[in-house]
This record gives sequence, structure tokens and C-alpha cells, in this order.
Amino acid sequence: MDEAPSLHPEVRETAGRIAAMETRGAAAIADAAAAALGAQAETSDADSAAAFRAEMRAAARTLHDTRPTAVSLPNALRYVLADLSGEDVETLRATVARRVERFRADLEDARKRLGRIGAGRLRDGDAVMTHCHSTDVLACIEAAVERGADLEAVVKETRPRNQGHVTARRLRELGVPVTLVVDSAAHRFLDEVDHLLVGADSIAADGSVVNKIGTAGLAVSARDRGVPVAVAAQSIKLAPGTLTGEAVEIERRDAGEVLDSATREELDVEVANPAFDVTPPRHVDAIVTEHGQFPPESVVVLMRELFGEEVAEPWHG
Ligand code: RI2
Repeated sequence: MDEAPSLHPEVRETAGRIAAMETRGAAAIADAAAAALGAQAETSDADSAAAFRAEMRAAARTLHDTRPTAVSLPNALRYVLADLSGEDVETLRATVARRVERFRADLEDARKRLGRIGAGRLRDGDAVMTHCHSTDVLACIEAAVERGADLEAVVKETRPRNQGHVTARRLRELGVPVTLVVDSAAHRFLDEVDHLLVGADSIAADGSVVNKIGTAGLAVSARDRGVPVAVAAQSIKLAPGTLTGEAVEIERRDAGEVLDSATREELDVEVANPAFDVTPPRHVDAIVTEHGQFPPESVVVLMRELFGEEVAEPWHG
């Protein structure tokens, strides 16, 4: 029987950090996964192109099987391993290194371009409500502030992981006044804001937005209050598998994130902890990408253009 390919420690460590949410946020996960594939390629001592390919597939599988919902992760693996046709290890190693570098640079560039586009929605004096922590959302606010807009923010704490605290900290670093509210106060505070601006972990071909749990109800409330709902999402958040009817899997996380085991036992309850929900396109006004803003229903055009119909799964095999 063939031995399992040996993995670079950075691959295992990166996978562990993603699973534990020490590395979190769709873009950061994609960036870390690409870097880990780069480390695997750089140090590989595979003695044939076939062995190198097997190693890269095994590394991709380890990274892929960490968190299921953010499509930026499989999209990163697809991009980096898109061309494994080289006939010798050195050619393959150089190809992977080049693609990793390009992917990471494009990610950074896309965030900046998206930020400039999203900033166009924000006027001087506006108040923005956010949910969770999204670097794409932050990019929009940062670009608007750099342009001279005075903004304020209402930040939902985002139970159970409280990523709202990260958003609050980053916004304060930008000089934006922040009011932090508990999640259940959102409806009440929507009266005081001009925009709901959230990120995304995956966007389906029909324009449905998969984002942190609580987004769907928040979008309904925003609609009810006449507050425009914008989603800041680089194109690596587009889920190409949904073009052919695949569903986005919603991650269910550990009950311990919600309640400690003693309280759980005392209350004698089951705890459900889905990490994401799905906001239907009818509750979203715009999806802001680095390629421009789209009504959710037309994001499929961009998806086809960028990914085509062929969706590779280089973590298999
Ligand atoms: P960026 C986060 O998920 C949030 O749902 C956020 O909207 C999304 O990632 C996108 O993040 P989690 O990893 O790529 O905290 O915009 O579960 O940074």
C-alpha cells in the first residue's frame, strides 16, 4: 500500500487554526490556505511529479476539511492548484509558488478595489450598522473615511463568538465612533442608521447570501425599516458549485461556544449552534465586489464569467 504523503507542519497548523477560528473571516482563511499550500510545495521532497501532485492534493484535503461554509477556502485551493500539468517537480513547484503569490496579491488588491467601490455608497454623516467582522466591510468604511467622510457605526456584538468586538476595535482605530449593541437590539437601532453593511462567506448563483448567523433576520428588519442592505464580498466569495445546483453547507459548531457544559446539564437542553444563515436575494439591495456593484439576481453573470461551468475539486483523488 502507498504511504500517505507527508504534510508540511504549516499545513496542519493552518488547518488547526482555521478549524479553531484563530484564523477566521473568509478572506483570511483563503489567504492562510494559499500560504500553507505554498509552504508544502516549497519544501516538498517528492521524487516524481505524480508524488508531488499527490502531496498537494493531500495538503488541499486537510485544509479543505476544516470549515465547510466559506467558499473562499475551496476557491483558494482551486486557484493555487489549477495547473498541475508540469512534468517534473521543479516546474510544478515553481507553478504553485507563482500562483500562491498571485492569489495573495490579488486578494489584497481586490479588497482595496472593493473598498473604493463600496465607499461610494457612504455619504458624509452616515451611520452604518454592521454584523460580525468582515474585512471587506471594513475596506468600504476605511475608504470612505480616507475620502473624508465622517461616519458612525452601530456594531452588533455577534454572539456566540463576539466578532463584533473585532469590528469595534478596527473602527475605533479608524476614528469612527462606535455604539456596540447586543444582537437582539438590532431592530431598535435600525431606526438610527442609514445602511446595513455586512460581509459574506458564500454567495449562491441565485444571489442568496450566506453570512454569519443573524444576517437573514437582520436583513428582513432592515427592509421593514427602509434601510438599504449591502453585502461587501470579493468575488472569491462566489460559490461556483451553486451554478450546477450544489447547496452551500451550513457549518454547525460546538455547543460549548454557546453554553458551558455544566449549565447545559443543569438546564437539560440541547444547544444548536449553526454558524451561518441564508439571506434570500429579495432582501439584499446590492452585492459590492471588486468588479462593481450588482443586484443579487445578476451576480450569476459575474460568477459564470469568472469560474465558467467547470468546477475543479483538487482536494479529491
Ligand atoms: P471577510 C465571517 O465568518 C463573517 O461571517 C464575515 O461576514 C465573513 O467571515 C467574511 O469575512 P467567521 O469566519 O472575508 O467569523 O470579509 O465565521 O473578512
